[in-house]
Order: sequence, then C-alpha cells, then structure tokens
Amino acid sequence: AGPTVSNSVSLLKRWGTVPLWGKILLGMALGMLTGIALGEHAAYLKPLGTLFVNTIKMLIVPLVFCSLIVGITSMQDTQKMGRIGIKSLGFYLGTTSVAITIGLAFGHWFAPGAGLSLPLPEMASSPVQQAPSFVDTLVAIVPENPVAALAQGQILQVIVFAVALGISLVMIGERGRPAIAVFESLAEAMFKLTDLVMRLAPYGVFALMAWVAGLYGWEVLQPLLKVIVAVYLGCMLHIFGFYGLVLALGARLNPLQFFKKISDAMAVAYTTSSSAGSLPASMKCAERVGVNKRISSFVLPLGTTINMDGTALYQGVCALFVAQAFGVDLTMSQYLTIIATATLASIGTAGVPGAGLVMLTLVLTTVGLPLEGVALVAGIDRILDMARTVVNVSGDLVATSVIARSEGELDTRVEA
Ligand code: DAS
Repeated sequence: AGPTVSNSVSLLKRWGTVPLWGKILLGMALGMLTGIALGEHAAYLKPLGTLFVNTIKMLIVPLVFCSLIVGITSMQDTQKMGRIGIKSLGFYLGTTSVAITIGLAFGHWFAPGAGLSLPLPEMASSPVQQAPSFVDTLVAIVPENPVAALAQGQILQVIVFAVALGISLVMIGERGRPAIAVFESLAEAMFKLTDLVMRLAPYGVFALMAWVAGLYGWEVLQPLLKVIVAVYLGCMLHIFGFYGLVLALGARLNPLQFFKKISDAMAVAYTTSSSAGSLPASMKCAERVGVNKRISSFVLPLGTTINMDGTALYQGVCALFVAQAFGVDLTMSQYLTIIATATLASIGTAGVPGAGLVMLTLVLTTVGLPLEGVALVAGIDRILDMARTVVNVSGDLVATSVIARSEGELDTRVEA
C-alpha cells in the first residue's frame, strides 16, 4: 500500500473540504480545458451532462410543490399580523416583478448568449412554434386536473395548485396541521435531495462545459463574463436606483444614509450568499435604521423566505442568456410567463446558497428552454449568487422600513 494510498486518501480528504461552488468552478475549468483539447470528440462526454440535467429535472415538480406549500403556510401568522402581512406580501411581489423586468431588460440589451448557437437538445420541447398566446397561458394556468399537471410537470399549473392548496390549508386552521406537517417534512427531504443532486454538479458541469468548449473553444468564456456584468449592473441599478427611489418616496429616508446603516447586512449577504444566514445582521441593521422590532421581527424573516428580488433579476438575465445561446426567440407571452414564474417561484426559493440556480431550472422549464443552459451558468453561479443575495437582503430591509413608516413605527431619531 505505502505512500500512494495514503497520499490519495489525504487528497480525497482535502477534496472533501473544498466548498461545492469551488468544485463546480473547477469542474467548469477542467471541462473547458478538456473540451478545447478534445474538440468535437468532447461530445462523447455530453451524455454524462444530460444525466445530471435529468436528475435536476427529477427534483423540480416535488421540490416546487412542497416548498411553495410550506412557503404559503409559513405565512400562517399573516392572518394574525393582518394588515402588515398583506402589505409585506404586496410589497414583496411588486418589487420582485420590477426586479425580473430589469433582469429581462439587461439580458436583452447585453445579449450575453448571442453568437453561441448551441444545438437544441432533441428532448427539449421545441418552444418556438407552439408558444401559446399570453391569454391562453393565463387561462391554462388553472389545472383541470392537478395530478396530471404534477405528472406532466406543467410548472405554472403546479404553482397555482400549490398556492391554492396552501391557502386552504391555512384556512382550515388546526385540522390542516397534519397535512402541513407532511409537506414540511417532504420539503425538508426535497431540500436534502437537492443538496445531494447538487453534489453531482461538478461532474455534470465538467461534461457539459467540455461539450460546449469542444464546440466553441475559449470564446465560450466571453458570454459567461457578459452574464456576470449584466447581473451585477442589474443588481446595482435595482439597489441604488429602484430601492433608492422607494426609500425616498415610500419611507422618506435618505437612501445614502440608509445603505450606510445596512452595509453590515449587505457585506454578510455578499460573503455568505445566504439570506437566512444574514438575518441576524439584518435585524441589527433594521434597529439602526429605526424600525420598531415589532415590525422587523415579522417582516424580515418573512422576506428571507419569500422575497428574492436579486434571484428574480438573475433569472431574467439567465433565461435570456439560455434562449440566446440556443438560438430561441422568445415571444412576448413567454417573457410574461417568465415574469409570472420567477415572481411566484421566488416564494418557494430557500434563502440558502445556490437556491436560485435550482429555481432557474423551473423558469427555463416553463418556457421550454433546454436545462443544459443551467449547467452553462452553474460554473459562475456562486459569483452571481453573492450579488443577488445582497439584493435579496437589501430588499427585505427596504420593505421593513417602508412598512414601518406606513405603520408609524419608524423612529428616525435613532442614531447609527
Ligand atoms: N443565495 C440565495 C439567498 O440566500 C439566493 C439565491 O440563491 O438565488 O437569497
């Protein structure tokens, strides 16, 4: 046995300590080098990538269904908090749809995927000819048969059914508890399964990046850099432009002072890529802004689970990147479907690192875009995750401040 085995054991141990996003980045880099070395022969690796894409597909319906029901029923106390709950929900859904629109606009202007004409995988339902009109999409989102919707993976119909079921579970009060408990443990299991599947990502990304690099060589890096620029600029516009306006008009606060006061929470969000992990810092910053704890202790945790403006913006950019990369021209109704899906999906997205990437598969599925696109952005996902989480956390704090002001619970005399 000797040194070789002990070396490989210690190597494996060291590999185990590398964070997942580091492994995915490595998978992407090695995939790129392999693809350039093998050229068109790298296509032989593609089935490995398709296998990974299929395991992600396997997650979507049960994950979205359970996490949405848990997301909706976690607003159980919204009834108690009444007015504040409704205000929070309205604010969150409103700002998220602005975010996704900014994402789509930046994805359109930067067109990061233009020039990459990747072959549409055979299994991807070709979205072009059968794109229904928006009215048809709107009418079709109520499932005639929810079980069929689940079986066929009709995502928008699954979302509508999950929201309806979640609300009714809350309305039947105590008698709904057993079912909610079942969905809570199923959602927990699905998050764990997602975590397990994401551990395959470095290998799946390696194979898919090899395939793409075999087709394009180094040029494939340039579109990815454009995705990063589009997402970062979009996030900065959303924070300093849109939130700045909302703060000045909605909370009569000086935006620059506000961002200075919440800079700790923004820094924690950027470094941890976790809204949930940033919650303690957010609570402290809300106090510094002068928000009464009665408001922040309800609105912030709620925002951590259902308010993901950064994630929605990122999904707008990436959905267009994938459409452009595979040469798919999206219709206006598909744009609107992306806005509806990303806004609703953000309710079910967990405030943990990488959650947005899994939800991107959801958005791509609703408009029939190939999930291979997810593996294309997976390599740079952590870099994007850091920026989008800052938006998520800042958005939670802006919401809390505006709602506190509307409830007369914002004491701006408090000094930082
Ligand atoms: N990292 C997630 C969060 O904590 C967002 C995401 O993955 O999109 O908000």
